[in-house]
Amino acid sequence: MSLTHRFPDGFQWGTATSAYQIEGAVDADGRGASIWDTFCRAPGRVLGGDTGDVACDHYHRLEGDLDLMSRLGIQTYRFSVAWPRVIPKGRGPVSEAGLDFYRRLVDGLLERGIAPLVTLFHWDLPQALDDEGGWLSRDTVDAYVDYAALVAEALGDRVPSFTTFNEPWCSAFLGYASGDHAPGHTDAGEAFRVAHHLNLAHARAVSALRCVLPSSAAISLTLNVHQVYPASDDPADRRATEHVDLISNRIFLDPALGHGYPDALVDTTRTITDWSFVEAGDIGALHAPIDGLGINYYTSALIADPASPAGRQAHLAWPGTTKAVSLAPDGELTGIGWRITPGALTDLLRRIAADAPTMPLTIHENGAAYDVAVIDGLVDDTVRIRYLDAHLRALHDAITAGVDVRGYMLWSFLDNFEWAWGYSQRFGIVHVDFDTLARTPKASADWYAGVIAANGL
Ligand code: GCO
Repeated sequence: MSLTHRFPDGFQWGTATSAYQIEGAVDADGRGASIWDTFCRAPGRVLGGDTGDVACDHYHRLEGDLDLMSRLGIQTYRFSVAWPRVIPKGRGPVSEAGLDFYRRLVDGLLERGIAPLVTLFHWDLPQALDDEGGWLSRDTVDAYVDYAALVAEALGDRVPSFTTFNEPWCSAFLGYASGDHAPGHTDAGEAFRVAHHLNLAHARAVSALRCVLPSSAAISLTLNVHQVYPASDDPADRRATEHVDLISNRIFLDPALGHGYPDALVDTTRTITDWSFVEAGDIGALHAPIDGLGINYYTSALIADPASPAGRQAHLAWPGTTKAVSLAPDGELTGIGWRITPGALTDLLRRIAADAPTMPLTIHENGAAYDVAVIDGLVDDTVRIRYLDAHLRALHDAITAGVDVRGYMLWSFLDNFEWAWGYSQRFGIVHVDFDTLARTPKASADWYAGVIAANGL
């Protein structure tokens, strides 16, 4: 078979999940509650009143799930550790039974020749910490650093790569500004304070991890850098786009790359926050060199000033600001209603490489939600294959242009709990029947196995 798109030798093909979205077993072995357990119970927060109580029951179906992954030829598996499973109250007593689950998971992966990639925080903050202020409190930063070191001590001899935070933008801006995610606050000023605390927690954890992990360990941060374009040539729309880039992207990228917060970010947020939560010494403390960036990419957005001609069309609020909106998605959309714009992935990777020319990048998430039924034991999700194929071509374009991309983690291995959307959105290459919990690999799973085996398209 001849390939039109060959990926570099050693390119890592993988798949990604997160703890709360698949594990279930929320009361097993002394697990504490997380802010998502609480959020799911608040009326009207999650579509259909769905919760992660059972999810895919991965906690009890670990071996079967790993066998399935192995049959697909998965080379790297990105999963997250649930903080409340290993430290039920967020700080203090450790649950060995909780840690054992992740030890078994890591051992099971290694036995099958799959490399583990551990996400330390994928949004499931222990509820006990939220009761004391959650990410608004600097004490949570200390608790996170201790938790990160504990996990590294338990797993670090067998896990080659750790990523500190998954999409801190979502924790800060969906959790505290738009209120779409737990803990569901709606105060833009809070979102900026939280963003700063997440940045501090990331940097301090990197230093703590370096003390515990072997020198060969790769430590990264996972960002959903938003690929945003002005909705028109109107200077007001261009300014709105820069504003969004500052408050959504550079607020995380710049400190992680060692540049602190740009002056333009402080200027453009003057009416929202005075940044008084930045204490003496913090800016220096934000700089902790990392070994790579994880990039999550699904879609792109067209940004406008709310008062411009473009901004007066149908639009969505942009979390954390009233100075910019995104145009309502149009054109070809995935099942969740996101625009399909593979070329924007190439643009995004080139932009990041221009900002950080020596930083290795890995796609930590990319995929699409489509609801395709099981018919006679088969799920013909050709629509998903089309999405994935187009995005892998776009990724290949970036690599050809010189961007150093080391791997691709497809979101997601299993259909799972899609946060505020509950179980209504299916991102998996493996179908899960949420009544029987039966797993059925979709056509996209076979297709992906072929891509992996060929190292290309
Ligand atoms: C994300 C999340 C995933 C989502 C996926 C689809 O990091 O945004 O990691 O948990 O399920 O992005 O929305």
